[in-house]
Amino acid sequence: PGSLDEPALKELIAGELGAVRDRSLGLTTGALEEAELTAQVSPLMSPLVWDLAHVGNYEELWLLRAAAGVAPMRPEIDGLYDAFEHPRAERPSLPLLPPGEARAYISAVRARVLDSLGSVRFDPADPLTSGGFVYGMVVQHEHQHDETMLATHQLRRGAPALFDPPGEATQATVPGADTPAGEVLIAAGPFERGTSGDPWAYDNEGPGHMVDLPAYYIDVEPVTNAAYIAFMEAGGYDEPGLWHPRGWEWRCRSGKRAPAFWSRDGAGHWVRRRFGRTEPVPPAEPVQHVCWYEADAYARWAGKRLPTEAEWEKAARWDPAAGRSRRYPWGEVYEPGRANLGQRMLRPAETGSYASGASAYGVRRLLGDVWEWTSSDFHGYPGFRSFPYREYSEVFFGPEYKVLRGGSWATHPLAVRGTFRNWDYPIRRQIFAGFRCARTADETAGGTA
Ligand code: AVJ
Ligand code: FE
Repeated sequence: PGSLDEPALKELIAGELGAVRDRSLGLTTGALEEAELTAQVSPLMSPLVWDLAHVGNYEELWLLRAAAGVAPMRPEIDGLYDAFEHPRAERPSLPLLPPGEARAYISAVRARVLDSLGSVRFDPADPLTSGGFVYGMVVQHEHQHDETMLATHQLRRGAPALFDPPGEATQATVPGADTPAGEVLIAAGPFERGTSGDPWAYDNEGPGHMVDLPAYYIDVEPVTNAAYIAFMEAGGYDEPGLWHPRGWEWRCRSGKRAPAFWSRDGAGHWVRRRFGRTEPVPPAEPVQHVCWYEADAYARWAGKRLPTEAEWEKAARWDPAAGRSRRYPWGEVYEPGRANLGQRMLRPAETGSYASGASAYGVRRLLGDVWEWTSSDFHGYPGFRSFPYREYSEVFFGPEYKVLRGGSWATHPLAVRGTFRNWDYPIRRQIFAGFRCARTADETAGGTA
């Protein structure tokens, strides 16, 4: 969006608003019964009909009331869809708009947004509208909720309601793809973290600043199911010495011994439930649905550790030859063939895929496939200023949340970039998250690169 004039930007925005709405409606119609939209699939998740009306209410607050100065349409429902007023577990018992009314409400909001788009000036002196920022924020917000709705779909029981697109399944398969891809050395030195100029970046992505890191190794690819099974079979879940103290507590309290949605079939082979179907666990796919504590324990077992957030970002964005950071691992411009983003498949791709998405250092699949747990807590960068509201990120800063990077197969390309930061509790497994490992280079001077 950075290089477009205002009319072209507005055209792009109208198109993206339409595309994300098609996506949201696709996740709440089709094979799903209307009754399923109001059901509680898990106390961790909202009923799907809450997400649907919430994205419309958020759009009304930001694009109609704030940007266009339009009077509230349904002020009496604001409280129902305020994420801070009602935790997810409570939402099914609220007097939510039923599915038909929710759809009518969000499409009435949308019609007014499109009517007013031409007359809202993108004022370079107003950070809310400059570069279409608030429109970008609303498009990204709806895509974020679409990913959340996919997590709800994955948790739900009953007949499948989402289907793998034809053809994509074979594209994901690369011969020899379960061969471990090794690690690369990232030389000590500074890199530019975050961004100050990206027009649609969130407040927590900036300000951009230099960070100096010691040398480290980082895995070329995310950890695969095969590698994770090796950890399980080596007794990883029974060895307290491998776990963070609170991780061991989680392990004992929860009784978990495998990633979420995994079980053994009659022959003792690992299978997984994926969007209502049970299938063998594919060895060469990145492991997903592991929590931070499981990722942390695996890394210790492998003689490594999770990368810090800064290490992840340097490996993804820094171009040592040019002396600057990129927006995407491969360059400045998004290209669809370089990452498994945007719900093209309902799963991550196998090791060896998307080699053209490698970073300057040759690190692969940093964007897409699975969110990657980092070792870092979620904090503001030096000089952080909350904008346009504290509840997007600032209220989550602190030691409770771990940072995830890079987006998953379920993340839309407009809603992720090399600077994008996600966060969740270290016990969460319903998100589409995996990890890769790193290690400090000094510890193993002369080690294999
Ligand atoms: C950035 C993914 C953690 O889903 O809780 C959605 C995004 N913020 N509505 C979340 C968000 C407000 C947020 N995450
Ligand atoms: Fe939201």
